[in-house]
Parts: sequence; structure tokens; C-alpha cells
Amino acid sequence: MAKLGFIGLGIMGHGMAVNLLTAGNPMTVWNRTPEKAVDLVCEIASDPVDLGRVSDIVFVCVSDTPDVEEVVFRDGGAIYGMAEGTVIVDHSTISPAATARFAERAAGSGVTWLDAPVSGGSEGAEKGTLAVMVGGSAAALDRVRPYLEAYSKTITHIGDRPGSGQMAKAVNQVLVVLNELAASEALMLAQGAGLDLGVTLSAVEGGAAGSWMLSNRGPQMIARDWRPGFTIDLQQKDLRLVLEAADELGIPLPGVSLVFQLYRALQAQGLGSEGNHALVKALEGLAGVRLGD
Ligand code: NA7
Repeated sequence: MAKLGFIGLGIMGHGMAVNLLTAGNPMTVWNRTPEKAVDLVCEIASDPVDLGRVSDIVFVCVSDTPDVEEVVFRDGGAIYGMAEGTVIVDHSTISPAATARFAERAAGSGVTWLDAPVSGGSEGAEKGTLAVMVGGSAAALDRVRPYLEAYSKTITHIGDRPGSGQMAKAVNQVLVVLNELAASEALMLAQGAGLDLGVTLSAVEGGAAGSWMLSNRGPQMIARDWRPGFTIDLQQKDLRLVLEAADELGIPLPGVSLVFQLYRALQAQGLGSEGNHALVKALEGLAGVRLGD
């Protein structure tokens, strides 16, 4: 059984770490804010390099590209403790291009990099039903797969090229936000027409218009429950990555650009910590009408 290390016990990482421990894996964790580790019954490292020294596989789940760079490659980063033949599994959603550079740097130390961003939100991390999109060596994925299964329902090897998992996550985020916009616009129209929102949602969700977003976040929007499964700030970070990648590839994404601006407006109003389904508030502002009024 491999010795596991886990860096980043935020909303996503904490749920994954709990599932790895519940499955009986020996594990060491590190989090910048140590309090988030107190409920976990496992070893706690004093810094990432110490965690790297005692781990065969290091999982990372931190916010953004510079944060991954910090916990892995800056002074005291995990890579400086890791032995040749060990693996880094990066669950953070970060830049595909930076991921390719990180993988090359890690290879210089004999460490294999798998980019493995996830979809499924905090519920998925807790219930162990995440979808994982993996870029990098298939052999390394075979080695870590039994551990990923502790918190995942679907594990897909997207390709050998480092960063291909991150690119698939970008594709995923295009679908997430455009479904979110569709649910928001549909509910606003129903509101304007004076329809019963719950009844209308039930009428349409089972047909061709249905989506995970409509069924799961629609009721929350109707109830004006803005608690985050995924925050606007992190969603916006992902859209920045999507738009950067699309720009480099020369692919126009007009719908994503629109949603990016709507989320920017909500951030400017101080709503960045609300759930991404609060997108409907931007439309409420345009219409001068609130859901439920
Ligand atoms: P959260 O709940 O905001 O958690 C972020 C985690 O990343 C948390 O453990 C942070 O530590 C850690 N973090 C962020 N920046 C740093 C730096 N610079 N150094 C060390 N640790 C850091 O996000 P989620 O769990 O929802 O999402 C994590 C990733 O998965 C993200 O890429 C999503 O898009 C998908 P803290 O507790 O604040 O000290």
C-alpha cells in the first residue's frame, strides 16, 4: 500500500482526504491553515517538503496556478522532498499550459505529474462521486487509480499529454456556465410571466431541456439559497483559464465571455463568495425583477 500525502484541505480537498482515510489508507496531510486538518485522524506535516519526504503519491488540491507552483516548487515545496519514482496528482483546476511546464520540471526530479481536475462539486467530494479527467502517463494513472476510486465515480484518461486533463476540465466548465446561464434565463422568463417556478421547473426538467444544473441549482435559485457548492470567485478563475486557453487556440467563445462579464459584475457587488448559481442575480439586476417576488 502506497504512502499518501495530501496538500490542500479546502472544500474539495477535505472531502477527498476524508474518503481516502475512510478507505483505510495511511496518509500525511498539510494545509496552509492548519485548523482545517484537526478533524482528520492522520499524520500532519509541518510543511510541503516534509510531506513530500514521507509520501509515494502526493495529491494537491489548491486554488489556482500560482498556488500549485508555490506548494510544489517554491522554497519548502513538496518536490524537494520527493524521491524518484513518486507521483504528483494535481486535482486543482489550473492552466493547461502551466501544467505542461510543471510536468516537465517534475520529470527533472524523476517525479511523474498527473493533472487530474475534478467535476462534481463539494457534494461529489463528500459522497465520493467525482468525475476525474486525467492527463499524463497511463501507467502512472493505473498506479493511482485505486486511490482515486475512494472519491470518484468516473475516472477518464484524456490523453498522455500533460495538461490534457486540464483542457478537458475547461471544456467541462464551458458546459457548466452555459447551462447555468440557460437555467437563469429560463427561470427569469417564468418569473416575468408569473408562472409557478417550481411547477414550471418540474415540467421541463425531464425533457430535452433538462440539465444537472437546472435540477440541482434551479431549486436553490428559487429558494434564494446562495450557499456555494462552488463559489463565483473560483468559477470566475476557471473562466479566465478557459478564455486564455481558447485565445491561445484561436477559438471564439462568445457565450463564455458573456458569463465572465456577468460574474465580474457580481464580484464587483461583493458576491464572489456566493454559489455560482447566483448568476441569476446579474439577470435580476438587468430586469429589475427578482425570482420569487
Ligand atoms: P477552497 O475551499 O477555496 O480551498 C482552497 C485550498 O487551497 C485551501 O486548502 C487553501 O488553503 C489552499 N491554498 C490556496 N492558495 C494556497 C497557497 N498559495 N499556498 C498553500 N495553500 C493554498 O477551494 P476548493 O477546495 O473548492 O477548490 C480547490 C481546487 O479544486 C480549485 O482549483 C477548484 O477550482 C477545484 P487555506 O485553507 O486557505 O489555508
